[in-house]
Amino acid sequence: MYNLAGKRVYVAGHKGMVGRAVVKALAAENCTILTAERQDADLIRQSEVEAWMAANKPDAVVVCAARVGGILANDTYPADFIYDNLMIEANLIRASFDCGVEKLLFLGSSCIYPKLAPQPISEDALLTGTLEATNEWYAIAKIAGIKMCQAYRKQHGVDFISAMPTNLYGPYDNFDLQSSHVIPALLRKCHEAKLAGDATMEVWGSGKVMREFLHVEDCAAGIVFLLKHYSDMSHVNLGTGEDVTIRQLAEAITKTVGFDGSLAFDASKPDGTPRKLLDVSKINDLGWRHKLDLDTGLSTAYQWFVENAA
Ligand code: GFB
Repeated sequence: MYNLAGKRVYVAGHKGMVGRAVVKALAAENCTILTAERQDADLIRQSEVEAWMAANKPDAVVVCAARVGGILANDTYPADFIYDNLMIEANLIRASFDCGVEKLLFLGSSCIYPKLAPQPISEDALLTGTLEATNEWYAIAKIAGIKMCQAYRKQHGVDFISAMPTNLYGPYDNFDLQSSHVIPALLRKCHEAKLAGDATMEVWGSGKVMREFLHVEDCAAGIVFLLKHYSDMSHVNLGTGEDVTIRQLAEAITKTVGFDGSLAFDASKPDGTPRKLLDVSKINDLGWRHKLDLDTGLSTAYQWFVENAA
């Protein structure tokens, strides 16, 4: 058990969707939350990270900072995805070690697993097969982050852990249609199709592939849970253990938004991995499970979009 009370906890990436939710979740923990603006510490620059960490001396660090995006962004900008993520995590993990950080949680992604991993995917499927081509650059960087935590743990005995969330969505998501993930993209497209009175809404790919979705507030609760209750070498999956086809997701979104047109699948766009359902028995056995089901999560995400981003 790691007691967060009275600790200085640095949330790296506090402007992102996950970082914001983690800051909100930590507010109930009686700790001091530290954040750094880009002008204070550009996380890609090692000397800036080292200087900021040495000056601010966090007790615990949550590595939410990352370059993230949906299937098209990953496929289009492989150099940015591998470089930025490797630099951010290497700088933060190394500087945390140098500054004597007591607890570090590194956040990865379910895309670290082989494209054709047995489903549901347990933690030990890591590095057992070939990665999905559209996001292997991001996946390689995230695997390196897990391995860095394990290496520092093994060589120096530090309490650095990793969590691998499934596909996330929620408030402060990215609604840009070229770079976003599927849920924000379809919420926006559906909303705009409804307002325009369109007969169809465009959905990328075949609609047959399956995805698991976790609301970012559940993800943040899981991160805080692991910070407090988990200390071991293996990374931990963070998900719901339930998935849907992209067609089912799109249909649920048309109901949430109130759009009564039909779906038009664009087969020229990539499907990505056929399925990536996480085995969440490890975190469930530790005593944590998600709270928000997909329908509830979609309606709160849609409400947020309408009020803040539409
Ligand atoms: O969310 P998404 O971009 O990421 O796409 P991945 C999931 C599925 O939804 C794919 C389909 O099969 C897409 O083709 N899809 C349908 C759409 N319509 C749309 C749309 O309008 N926009 C988008 N974006 N997708 C990412 C990885 O993979 O997942 C990252 O590339 C990361 O590295 C992230 O791991 C969680 O699940 O395919």
